[in-house]
Amino acid sequence: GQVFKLKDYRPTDFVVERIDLTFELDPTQTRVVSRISLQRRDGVAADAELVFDGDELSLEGLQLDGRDIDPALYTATPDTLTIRELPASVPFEITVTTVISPQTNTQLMGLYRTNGVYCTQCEAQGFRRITYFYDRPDVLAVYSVTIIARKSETRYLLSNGNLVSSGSLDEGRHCATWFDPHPKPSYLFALVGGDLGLIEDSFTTMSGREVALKIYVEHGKENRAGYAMDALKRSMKWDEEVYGLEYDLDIFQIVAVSDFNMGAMENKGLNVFNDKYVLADPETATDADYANIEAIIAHEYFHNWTGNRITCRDWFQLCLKEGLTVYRDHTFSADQRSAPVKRIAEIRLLKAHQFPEDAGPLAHPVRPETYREINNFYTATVYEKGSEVVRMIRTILGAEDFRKGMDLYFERHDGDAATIEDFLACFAEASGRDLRQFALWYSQAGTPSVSVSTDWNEAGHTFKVTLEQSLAATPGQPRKALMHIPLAYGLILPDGSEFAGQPSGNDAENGVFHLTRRKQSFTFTGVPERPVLSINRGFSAPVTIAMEQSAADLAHIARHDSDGVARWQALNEQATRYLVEASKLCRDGRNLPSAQKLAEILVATASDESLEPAFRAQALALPAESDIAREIGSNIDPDSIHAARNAVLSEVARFGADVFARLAGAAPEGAYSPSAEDAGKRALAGAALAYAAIADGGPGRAMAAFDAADNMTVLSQALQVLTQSFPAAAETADALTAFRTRFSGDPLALDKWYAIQAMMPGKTTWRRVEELLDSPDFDRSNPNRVRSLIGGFSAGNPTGFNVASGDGYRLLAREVIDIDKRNPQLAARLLTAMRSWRSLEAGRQEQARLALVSIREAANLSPDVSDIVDRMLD
Ligand code: DPP
Ligand code: ZN
Repeated sequence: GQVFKLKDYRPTDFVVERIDLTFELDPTQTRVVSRISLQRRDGVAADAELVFDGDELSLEGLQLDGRDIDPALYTATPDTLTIRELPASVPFEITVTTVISPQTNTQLMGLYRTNGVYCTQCEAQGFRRITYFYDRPDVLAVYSVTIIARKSETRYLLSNGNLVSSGSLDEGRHCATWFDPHPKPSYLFALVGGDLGLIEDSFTTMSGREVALKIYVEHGKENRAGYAMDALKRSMKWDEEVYGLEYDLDIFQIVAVSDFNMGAMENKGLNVFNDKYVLADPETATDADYANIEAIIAHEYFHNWTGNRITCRDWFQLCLKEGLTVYRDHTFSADQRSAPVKRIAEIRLLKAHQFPEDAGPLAHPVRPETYREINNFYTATVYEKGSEVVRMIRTILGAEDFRKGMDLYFERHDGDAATIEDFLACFAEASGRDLRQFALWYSQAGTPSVSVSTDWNEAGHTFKVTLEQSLAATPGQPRKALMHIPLAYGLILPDGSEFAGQPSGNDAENGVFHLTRRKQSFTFTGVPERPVLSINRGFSAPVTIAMEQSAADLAHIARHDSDGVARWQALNEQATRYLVEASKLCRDGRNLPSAQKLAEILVATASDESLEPAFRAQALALPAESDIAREIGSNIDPDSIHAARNAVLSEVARFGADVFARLAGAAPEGAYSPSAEDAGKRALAGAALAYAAIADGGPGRAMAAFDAADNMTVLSQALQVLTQSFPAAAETADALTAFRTRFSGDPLALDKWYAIQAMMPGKTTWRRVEELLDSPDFDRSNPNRVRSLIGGFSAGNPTGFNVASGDGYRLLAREVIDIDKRNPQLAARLLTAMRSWRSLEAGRQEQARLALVSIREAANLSPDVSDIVDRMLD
């Protein structure tokens, strides 16, 4: 396939001013008429051709200023339309007519149908599946959209912007015209036509304008959209308060659909959502679902400024909108909930998804410089690491200059298709700082490592910290330049207080070491007693730290650090170290050392009433098997990791049996509320239940919790304890059956049933997954269902998926090849579960390689899947 390169960027030869679209909706014969006003760009040759993008299109009509164009003057293929001999100096209008079939569009890109609803997904390159156009983000046009459809199947006809007119037509049809005054790229176009339920509210902006808020859902699910509406209003308010950003249309609409490749899409004024991130009630949604809804509603809303008003010049700049918007939704959630607990969850997620990506064959810079298939770059690196980079800018500049930089960005680039250079220039200018070295975070892939050593001079009362950075080679980047790494730190004295003095030199400020050279030292003088160094506090930089720090020092941080995140980091570090060591011993068939010390500190934290319950729950959650594997890094045997982790779980469970039994029975008072506070209490009770059940050695307690549960959070926690710890028990089978029966009519709840089983540990889980694939309600065309079962198994079940026989890999390969025929984007995403295959032990590595080769050799692979499989095998 073709390789696209950042350095090849050049603007279009023609400038688009307006586009008027008319859709006559029909399941298999939707007619799209697109009238585009254009003008040759100054300085472009008079004989330059107009070249539009297409994808699986066929041209039905083509006019220039209303007259048919001579077929000798254009060439149309399914993926391009080239027109020659166009006016050299005057504006002109091109009318393009295409006919498309939403009903048979299984890629879910462009215009498609889901449960009878017409909807669109145009990011990144879906618009070219609707009509021929300059389908690229730097072409900004004002859109006017008219939709005509049969009333009976499309009660609502929606598009971007404000409704201009609507009315009835003959033959039971109706129509609506929408106008969006804000110039936008084609990827932000949206259209929806369907018979949907509606909930409405309104928001008054800071300047006193009234905005109508509408959320459209499947009929009968209106009462599940209330939390999303509330989150939307809080997001609108937050963006006004924190960034001074106001909404800019009279109406903001959200449509929830059940078949969607992404989480949601920020189309101007008309967000389309995966219904999983809109619909929630206590019976079917967990606390985590509520938190995700809040975060994603906010994320898409925040895109209105960071993404829509200021968009990306090209797709290499994807992180310009995504990294920044993730950063914004993170800080929003931190403000709405507990900031340290939110940060801990972010760190866990980054390490679980982004670190492995950065360490394997799919590693790429936050701003990639080449791609074959842009759909494959909606990654943890672009999103999560992209957000960390913005966070580091804030750490380096401080809150005030960061806000100045953001203000400048909005002031200078509103209405632009911008680049990372534009973005960074605003912060450099607002703060007077040189960010050129920092900019390497956008261009160098891989997770930097910082080794840390300390030197305490008892007689001189000096404490010296030495930092040294390194960055391993990644695909296409054999050599790396030195980075600017901001590391927040604290020196904690024996009495738990913090040493306030500054180190020598000017490479540290406000509690942050600026590591910019290969090796740097920082010396603190006048330190009364030997301090303990707390480094990379709050995970100020997305790096790995290598430091010989004693268990006693880690325990000291865990007890005394003024930063809650740092306390958790120290606990987690202790647990990780132990688990890595235990896994290696287990692998060699040796006995495990006592986990008593770890158990003591975990149980003490769990029962410390001065800490918030959500934090205590995070402390109790041991590093996942995948975390341990990542730390081990190579020659991985998932079974020994599983065994070692289980042994530790048992020891902790036995040691804290009484505490866990007490905590497992605690529940928030009163009716269910998704508030962070109550969610934290349930999280603690759930974590304690898992340990208590292990200490019991039988499923009784978990089964009782399952039977007594009056909300999905507690119900699914109990079911997970049963399936994880007692997979073979009759009670577990009964609970699964009961769950299935109860939620058979509820796809989102049923997805949980599939996912929970996919994640059951064991050598035979692949057989269970195979059986589930044959269930009557296993709908291969529904991305949520596919991700629950196949994604749950391949990305969430280390022992089951990596079964030594290779059956897990073969199952995934078969499914990827099959799904690829209908939905390449989904297939490619599922396949990334194998990105760390080279770090497995030799036997599994060979099985994985064979499975990957079988994919590579399959007929008619999509560019999406071949790009991933080629990079993984290279
Ligand atoms: N819908 C995706 C997101 O919001 C892509 N823009 O991140
Ligand atoms: Zn986004």
